[in-house]
Amino acid sequence: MSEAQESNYNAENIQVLEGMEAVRKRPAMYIGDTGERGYHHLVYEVVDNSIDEALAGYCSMIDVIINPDGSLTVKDNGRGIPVDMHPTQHKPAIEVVLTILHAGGKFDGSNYKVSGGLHGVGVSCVNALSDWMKVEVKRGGRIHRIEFSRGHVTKPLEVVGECGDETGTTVTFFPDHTIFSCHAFKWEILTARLRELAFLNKGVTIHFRDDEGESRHEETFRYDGGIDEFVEYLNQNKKPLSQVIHFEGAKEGTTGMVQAEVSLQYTDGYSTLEQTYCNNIHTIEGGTHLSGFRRALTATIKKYGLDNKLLKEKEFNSLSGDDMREGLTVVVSVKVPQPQFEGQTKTKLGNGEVDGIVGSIVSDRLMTYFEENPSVAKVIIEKTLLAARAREAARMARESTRRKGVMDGLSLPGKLRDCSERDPAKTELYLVEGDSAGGSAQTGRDRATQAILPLRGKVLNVEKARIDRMLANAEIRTLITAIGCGFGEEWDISKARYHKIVIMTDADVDGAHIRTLLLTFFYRKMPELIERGYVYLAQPPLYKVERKKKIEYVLTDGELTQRLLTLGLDDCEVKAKDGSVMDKDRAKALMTLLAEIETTAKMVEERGFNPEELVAAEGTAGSGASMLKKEFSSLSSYGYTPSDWFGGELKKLLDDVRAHGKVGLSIYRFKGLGEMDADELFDTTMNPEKRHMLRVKLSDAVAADRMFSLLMGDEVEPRRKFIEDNALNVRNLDF
Ligand code: 0RA
Repeated sequence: MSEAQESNYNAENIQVLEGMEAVRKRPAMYIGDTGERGYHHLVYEVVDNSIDEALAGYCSMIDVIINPDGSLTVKDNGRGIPVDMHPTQHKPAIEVVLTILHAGGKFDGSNYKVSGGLHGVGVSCVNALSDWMKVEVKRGGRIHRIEFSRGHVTKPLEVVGECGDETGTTVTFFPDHTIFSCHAFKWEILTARLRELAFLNKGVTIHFRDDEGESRHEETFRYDGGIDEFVEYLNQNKKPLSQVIHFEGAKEGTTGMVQAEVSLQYTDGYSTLEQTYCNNIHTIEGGTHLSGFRRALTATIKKYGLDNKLLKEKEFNSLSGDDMREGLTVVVSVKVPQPQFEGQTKTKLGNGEVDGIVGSIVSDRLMTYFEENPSVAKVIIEKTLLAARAREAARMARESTRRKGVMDGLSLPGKLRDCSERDPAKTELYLVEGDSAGGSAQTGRDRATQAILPLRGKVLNVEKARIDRMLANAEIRTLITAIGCGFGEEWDISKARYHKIVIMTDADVDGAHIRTLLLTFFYRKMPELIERGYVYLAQPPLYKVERKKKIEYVLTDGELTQRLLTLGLDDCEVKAKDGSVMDKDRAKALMTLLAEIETTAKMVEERGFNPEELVAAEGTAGSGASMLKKEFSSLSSYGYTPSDWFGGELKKLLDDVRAHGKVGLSIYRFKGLGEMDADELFDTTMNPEKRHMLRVKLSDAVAADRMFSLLMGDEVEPRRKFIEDNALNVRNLDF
């Protein structure tokens, strides 16, 4: 920088420079991390501004688009970021908003009553962490545009057109890939958050489109019922015991008006789902809004029960809060002017007064609701009593087994082949399907650090069993004892005997079932194991491939196809439709696509359809047809038509390449873990140096709850529909 330029620098410029550099130097401090979370957090930060505009009553539509180049656009029809000269900064207000930390839209605190954003850092942080950002504002009849790179203006504000009386803001940004380790926006992650925001801000339309790559998704979220519809969505695969019950109210707190909204519904299931929010932020660790709700719920149910002779004095005294929440789904959403977030992940609401405010709203309105709906009150109280009885029976069973010394940790289950190491951070517990695989695992394992627990038969489906029945199940009791953390009220994660719990099942339908049953148990009854990342899935190989006396193991069907195609293309040429020789990468991509078409066509056929007719038909009836159509549209970029495939010419090409790849290979498909000898099982699946394992993580609690209810619950119809819709996506199951 020249001296002349330097002397032009005024205080504001330095403020911008320092602010943007601070963010780029320590991005994690501002957005949490620089991985997948942080990358998506950038989007939330921008969307939050539009949501704020909606909360202020000026915006009804928000468009989010993943662009073909990997950038992302957020467009709203709010007032538009102000573009006039900022009174003290001597530059357009929009430039101030986008370059000065914490300037946000909240110049004087009067524009917005509450504001969202977990870190509340505002869109200037996103700007600092973006390779480029372009902002277009429609305001005062004109279209204005300004551009930035890494937080600094590259094209100053200019008027680029007229827009009549339209208003709004469009922000497009491309995150700086030198800062982030994640380099693409994920549909599943963004869709979950945008849906949640639409539930939490009723009436706002959020339209989400993915224009990147071949998989073009599009979805619109708008819920006029707000969090009532959220509860219905959460309970979609469950059987409700009443209508959704809704309360809301506002009370003056020490820093302004606190608003609270609660929607709840009981189902006939045994699990509890509590989703709590403060200023649209998902408070995963709960906090004062949740404690206020729980206390009021417990007190009101007990009081109503006693007053109306639905509870005896003794029952009244023995009921616990947990009993009252069995089968409950609830969404609590509060708006607090100056929220304090605490806890490990800063997602626990700390403002003390919120407890009382939520509590009083819930107890007043819930009591009135019970008085007006005595039959619902009766059903809830009866369910509560059943839960309490089951808990009591479980406690007695536990005490009697403890007296016999079964569950005190001193006497471990007989089936467990424990390891010698005592430091849980170094040890692993393998849950192995079947005695024969259990035997191999026991022989092959590293005795110092690897413990083996063979499981015989199916594990109980805990989704459909209360705690008393669960503890009566020998397999479940064995699991609890081996893991060592206890259960329910006595749960203590610090007593975990292993920090890796590895589910090792066959790669077939039975194996998948056992794996799902075990995951249901961990997710519903020991969620902390999953939250801490202690639960893993072993990945035994599906194939053993021998070539020139060299043995290799292959994990999946897809990987095997890839290998055959690579080997097959190694020493032969593929001619394109016009007769020219294709380059290797393009030929491989074509072969991969043909293999996909083959699989889809086969699936469609197995379900009684003619794939050729489906592809020719107008519209898309069903997922199979749409998948095939998509695949054939990709095929057209190689100059081929569906009739080339159905006429047999392409199929032959694929078969030839594959056959060529198989020359000199012997391929063996494992039918189960039990087929591997001890060394083979250890080498491929258990050896820490070589194995592949999947760590089970919980990224979307809403989706997980819905999925477990769907797969493991009582409602048959949603499950039937899910299986039908997804049969085509399942390509690895061995029926
Ligand atoms: C500052 C002041 C005003 C609106 C905004 C910022 C604003 C920011 C964003 C970011 C995305 N969309 C947005 N929409 C609005 C108030 C403007 C006024 O008083 O007219």
